[in-house]
Amino acid sequence: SGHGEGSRGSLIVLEGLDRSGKTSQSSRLVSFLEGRGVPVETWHFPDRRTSIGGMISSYLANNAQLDDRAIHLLFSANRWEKRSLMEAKLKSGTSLIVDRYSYSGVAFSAAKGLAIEWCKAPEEGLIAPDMVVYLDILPERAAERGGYGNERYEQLEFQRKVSDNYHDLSDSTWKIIDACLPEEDIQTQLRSLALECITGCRSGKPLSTLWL
Ligand code: NYM
Repeated sequence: SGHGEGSRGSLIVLEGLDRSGKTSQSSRLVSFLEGRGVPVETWHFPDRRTSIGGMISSYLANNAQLDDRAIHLLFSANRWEKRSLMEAKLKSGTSLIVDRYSYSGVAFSAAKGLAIEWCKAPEEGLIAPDMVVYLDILPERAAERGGYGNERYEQLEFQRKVSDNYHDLSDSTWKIIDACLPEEDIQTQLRSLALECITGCRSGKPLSTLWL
């Protein structure tokens, strides 16, 4: 009930440092929403299944070297190649829970010393999220979780810079959840934020584009 004709889905983005818990929280959220009969999909950027995603994946695995700006543009292109599908899904009423988006793009590339404004430019015109949830964790605490693998960027010094950039990018509309709370409590907060957002979008809020 309540799915009015033409009601659209919500674009909900989860952001946070590596090891902040985004991936497991977003998959639990999607199962919960499915159980409530909400049409929903979980998405993840980078989407490593495309050919651009394959280039990103070998870069992250240190199997390929790329200029900082070139890899930045590939991450962005990986979102652009999904833009029309994203818009179609949202317009057809499916909500998307997206694990990383343009904010990761800017926060990670700017941590290498690229200017924030330069990093933001290629994201302009992508679909703007209806809600950004930031799983907040100190870089030191994330590092203690011990899951850092061998991927590029998974180092404390680098994550400190990423964290500073996320704080510069965030605005008062971001929902911040303490990523050090018990997993269950994080999930509870996330569920109520998501339901509220999805309800708000159904009642006619139009889609908009980055940067807000
Ligand atoms: N990353 C992710 C970027 O540097 N730019 C981007 O635009 C995106 C979406 O890729 N350390 C970085 C953040 C991660 C790495 O992401 C791989 P994940 O969520 O571990 O697959």
